[in-house]
Amino acid sequence: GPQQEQPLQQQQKTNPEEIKEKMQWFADAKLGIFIHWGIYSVNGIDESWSFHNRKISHADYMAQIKGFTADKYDPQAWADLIAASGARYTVITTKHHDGVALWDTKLNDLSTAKATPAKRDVLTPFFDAIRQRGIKAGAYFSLIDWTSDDYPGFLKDSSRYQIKDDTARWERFRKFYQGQMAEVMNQFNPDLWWFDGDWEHSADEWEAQKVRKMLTTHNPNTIINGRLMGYGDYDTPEQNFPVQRPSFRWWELCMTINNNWGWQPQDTNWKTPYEVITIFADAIGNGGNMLLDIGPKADGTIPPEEENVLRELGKWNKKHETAIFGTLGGIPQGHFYGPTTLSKDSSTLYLFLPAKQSGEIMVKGLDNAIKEITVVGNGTKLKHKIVGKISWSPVPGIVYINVPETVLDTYMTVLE
Ligand code: FHN
Repeated sequence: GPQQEQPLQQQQKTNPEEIKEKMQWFADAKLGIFIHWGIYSVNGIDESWSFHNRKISHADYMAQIKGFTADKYDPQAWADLIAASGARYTVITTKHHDGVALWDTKLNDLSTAKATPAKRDVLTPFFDAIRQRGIKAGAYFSLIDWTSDDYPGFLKDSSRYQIKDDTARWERFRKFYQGQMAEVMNQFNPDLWWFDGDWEHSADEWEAQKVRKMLTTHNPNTIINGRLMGYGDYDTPEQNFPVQRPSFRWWELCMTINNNWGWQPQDTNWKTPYEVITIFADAIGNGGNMLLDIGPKADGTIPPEEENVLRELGKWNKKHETAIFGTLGGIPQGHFYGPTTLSKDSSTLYLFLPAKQSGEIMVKGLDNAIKEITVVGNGTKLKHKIVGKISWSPVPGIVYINVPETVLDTYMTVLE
């Protein structure tokens, strides 16, 4: 009906309850692990952009296909690591802007199955391993395909630079990309679609509305990220944390552990577990999720620095589980010098202490009387002092919590 034909923003207004129900697991999940894996991890160069920006020729870029061995690839171990991080979902590149499919596409020969020494669909065992662990599985899918002869605008070598865009070419490309999308849909039935590259064409050119309908007809519960020209379900800020809580209802910060999405040996600018944890706390305190990226090598091994961050994050998540998963974004900034979250019924407030803060910690402007204050994950009860309380009011004034050094976590201490 005409209602379904309206852009998503409209649909959300007309059917908010249904959308909310569909989005619930995502809102509760908080942490996802992003995986950028492809032929770019052979030489460790920028995924797709290296040839797009002419740092390397398209031919040299594609030659990496002969080095994608996946010979140490252990999807069960990947899934174990993702589970250990505490992530409730994962998103893997099924195809980046370079056009190389990681499943056995029937629509061309440009896949890990047909063109690489790995000689197989590397996605199926991963989706299976992830789902065996009760983790949601998402598909990153680049709308852009800078290798397809029919993809207009960018042309991969100078001889083709002369080819004019025409509607027949675009029509062929649209059929091709939607055909590949249908393959991914039918083979993996993703819990979440993570589109990328929508900026190169309009919603009409992509047929974004038709795509959304196709995916949600196949699986009404599938979630679509915001990069489908207005037809997605949630917003996807990238790398730099937005200072203010985004106005969009659901959102997810996607972020790398060093400075790159795919594996790049020269990039040793690793974030520490502490940095990742504080950024994560900031995201959930502002009502969002974090999608933390790893870039495995072409042989399928995961850099130890990334593994370490995931494991440390996982230990911290486990200890502070109740303060993180299934919570709501916290009280407005300014009441407390750090991120906060709230239990769903808003009866419990969680305070995330930055760095190694101890001593008299202030929180102000609370609506409800305090029952007790404990340290999450170790149960120690803490003393507090209320300052400037109005005698007839149940509302605490300014509260000072006494946090002894002995209760401090290695990373962020959480109080409830
Ligand atoms: O161009 C890509 C980039 O390579 C990477 O995949 C990131 C992940 O969010 N997205 C694109 C840029 O927005």
